[in-house]
Amino acid sequence: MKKRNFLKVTSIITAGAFVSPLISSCGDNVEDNKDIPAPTGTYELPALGFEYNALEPYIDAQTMEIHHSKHHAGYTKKFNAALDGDADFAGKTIEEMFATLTGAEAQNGIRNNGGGFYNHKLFWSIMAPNAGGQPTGDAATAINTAFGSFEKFQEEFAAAAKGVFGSGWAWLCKDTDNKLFITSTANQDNPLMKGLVEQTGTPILGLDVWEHAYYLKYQNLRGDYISNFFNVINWDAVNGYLK
Ligand code: MN3
Repeated sequence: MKKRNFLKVTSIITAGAFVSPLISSCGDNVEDNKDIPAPTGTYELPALGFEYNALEPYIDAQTMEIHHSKHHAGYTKKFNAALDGDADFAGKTIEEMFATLTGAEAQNGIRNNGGGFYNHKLFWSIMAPNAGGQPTGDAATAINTAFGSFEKFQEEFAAAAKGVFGSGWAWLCKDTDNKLFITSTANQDNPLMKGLVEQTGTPILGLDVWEHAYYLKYQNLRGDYISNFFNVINWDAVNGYLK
């Protein structure tokens, strides 16, 4: 056995024994994933509803594969690891967990990795091949009511996505009256995290603007990635979240 393979096997064997306290809770270092035990929690990496290459040319296959099978898988594993033995969150739904986050450092595993788990799950679901274009159904009406027109919504949403400094997300949310608004959050936060974000609401559409979401294809051109996102929005799914 080559030394490299031997080390790999050894680390897999020892990884099952304990969770290293040194593991970053930030969750984006996919290299860390090999040191995390197999998940014992209830959260599973959701399957994509399409092939990795299905969103081309707007989002490339390699980005989709790494994003889903490495990044999202990493958040999912670390979320389950963070939940293991954390009595504060036992029996809570993920929405209830987010609603009770206070920003305490001890909650960072839930905040960053639970956020990463939830945000990406939503993200995959609101994209589809042969989609995009004008919104349909209730989403079309709600967007026109809130923003005046689809074009105005696009402008405002793109500005929010471009305006995220560093890593984060742009969101289209509904408030408690089902009225729509646009907001953005840093890192893996989302508008369900009442104690942590400026504007609270339920996300019905989200765009990941972490560099891992677009850099292979778009490099520094975040704006092009954002305008192309409108070609893959699955309005049927967005309508489902509006109900
Ligand atoms: Mn991401």
